[in-house]
Order: sequence, then structure tokens, then C-alpha cells
Amino acid sequence: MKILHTSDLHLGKNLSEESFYEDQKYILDEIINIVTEKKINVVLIPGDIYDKSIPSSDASMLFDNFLTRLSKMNVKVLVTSGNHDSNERLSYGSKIFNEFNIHIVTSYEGQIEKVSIDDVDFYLLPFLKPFHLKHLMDETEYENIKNSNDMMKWILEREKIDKNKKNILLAHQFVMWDGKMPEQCDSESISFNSVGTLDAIDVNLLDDFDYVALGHIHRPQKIKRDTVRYSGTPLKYSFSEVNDKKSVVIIDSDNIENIELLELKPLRNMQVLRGTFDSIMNMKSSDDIIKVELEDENTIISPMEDIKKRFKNAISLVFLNKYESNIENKLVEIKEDDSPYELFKSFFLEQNGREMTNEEQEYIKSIIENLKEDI
Ligand SMILES: [Mn+2]
Repeated sequence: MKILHTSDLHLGKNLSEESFYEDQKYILDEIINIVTEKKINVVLIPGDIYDKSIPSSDASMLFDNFLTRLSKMNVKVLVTSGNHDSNERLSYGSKIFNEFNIHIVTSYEGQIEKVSIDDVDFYLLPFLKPFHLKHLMDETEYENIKNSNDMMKWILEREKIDKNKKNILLAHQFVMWDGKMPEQCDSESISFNSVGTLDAIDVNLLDDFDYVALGHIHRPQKIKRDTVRYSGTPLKYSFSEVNDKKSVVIIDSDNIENIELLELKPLRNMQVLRGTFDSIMNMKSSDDIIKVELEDENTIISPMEDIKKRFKNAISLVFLNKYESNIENKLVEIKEDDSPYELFKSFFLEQNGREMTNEEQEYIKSIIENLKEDI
């Protein structure tokens, strides 16, 4: 049996108001192509189907279309909810979907939902925090669950894992190895302060599983062994991921150790362009999603207008020069009776973080004088 593992689709996601709709549509088609070419029997998606708990109609249609196509191809789909998904929304229709080989699990009631296909048992664990289990325990028992690791221990102790079969777990959690957290990027929007190691699960707890299909972390990576993996997002969702290679994992249930990573080629790539305004305007034009980092010492007025003529999907711009990055400390107070020259002086200081040179002072004074003469 051939299995494909992806996760964190974040359907409906925008970045700086730029929609990923076409990119997501394209990459789901790419995944369908891989399913066809590689003769995949089962697709695993452990969480974060949608970017928002109330997905847009476009996002719902994308997922609907994806599931329908897989179902028609007789491919089984196993889905669990992530922290971005609303359990109620995602589980809508799930009882009927079961009849079409689509299994969506969004809740835990004391036993992990299991789907058996041939010689493999799949355990579908949705995103959980300890408080989700409170109603399943008595008070003293609950008091002993101090963190996600305790929670996972409690959950797994209640499972009877059949060692005569292959066992695969789907989970949407932080899994750490030897005290090291997984490598994160900006699009996860998980604050590390609130997370810390409180939410982390020790990978050694998962030793009974032949493969662990993880979601939650957007950078593809293995944790401890090749067969405990974050597939990562199918697309780059932040500029911190420009150098990442996105992929899906292909697993053969007869040879689980030999996992295969298949790179996904996006409709539009993502790039960070760094340089002076002039050098960037001389770079090769591109339709990629672009962030520009300007190195010019002098302020450039509305550079984005020109940049967008060359890079129509430029969506983010920062100035790297020392003045611009210091601006918040240089807010200048202006008075009502300031002369035009004094006003300009304040404006210059605020824009550039320094006083004008003598030459610049003379220049602006002469311009103001000329204007006065014109009036
Ligand atoms: Mn996610």
C-alpha cells in the first residue's frame, strides 16, 4: 500500500492581503497528479486544513473539490483537525464522508479513532491540549496532567496497539527529541513564549508506531528517526521559508523505513530581493511573490510603484538603512508657529534620522525663498 503524507494546507491563507487561492488550487492539482503517478492508496492530512476557523467559501470549495477527486479515484483520505481548524466546521458531513472512504476526525473521547486498511492500523489523533481531556478524567487524575507530554502518555496508555500490524499515527503536535524543539518558521504563528516545552511531546513516547505523520510545524523535517516526520506545508507561506524545499512524503507500507520525499513545484515561487533600488530595478523581472529589502542610504519616495512595474507580485518592502530602522526613536515634535523651513527640518530629521548638512540646509532654504517669490 502506498501512502502520501502532507499537512498544514492552510486553505484560504493570505499574506499581506495577497491571496494564495490560485497557488493552492495549483498545488492541490499537483498532489492529485502525484497520487495518480505514484498509485497512492491513502492520503494523510494531520491538521490545519484551513487557515481560519471559519473558512471562506473559496477555501471550502478547494477542499471539497480535492476530496471529491480523491474519492472518485478510490483513494482513501484520513484527516485530523489542527489548531487552526474549527472542529465543528471540519467535521461537517464527516459521517456521510466515511462511506466514501474519507475519514475526518476532530475530537477525542477516550480512545483514538482507528481506521484499518489492509495490514495497517491508522490512529487519527486531532490537535489536543490537556484541557480537552478534562471531562474524561476525575479531578486528581487531571491534576497530574501538567503538560502535553503527560497528556500523550495518558492517551497512549489507553491504546492497545497491535504489534502484528503496521501502525501509523496522525498527530498535530510539537514533537521534540532530546530536549530540542523542531525547527520553526514565521507562518506557523505560534508564539514560542506561550508554548515553550509545555506543549512538547517527547518523540520516544511514539516508539510503538512504525510511522508518525505529523502536522503543526511548517518546515519539513524528521524528528529523531526518518519515520517520525513533519511533511511541512505544500507551499511557502512566509518569507522565512524562501530557501525551504516543500515536499510530500511517500510511504510504502511494505517498506516503511524507505520513505521518499517528492518536491512540490509551486505556481509562483517566493523570493527576497536585497539591494539598492537601482540594482533591484535592473534584476530580471519575475511573477514570483516578492519581498524587497532596500539597502539605499537615501530615502526613496514610493519605491513600490516602480518596483511593482517590474515585479507585479511584490508585496512587502523594508528599508535596511540605519536611519529607517531607527525611525521610531526619532519622532520629532513640531510647533504650530514653526516656519516652513523649521517644518521641513523636522520632517527631514524624522525621515532620515539625522540633521541636514550645511549644503542641504542652503538648498532647502533657497527652494523656500523661490517659492515665496512665486507667491
Ligand atoms: Mn499550521
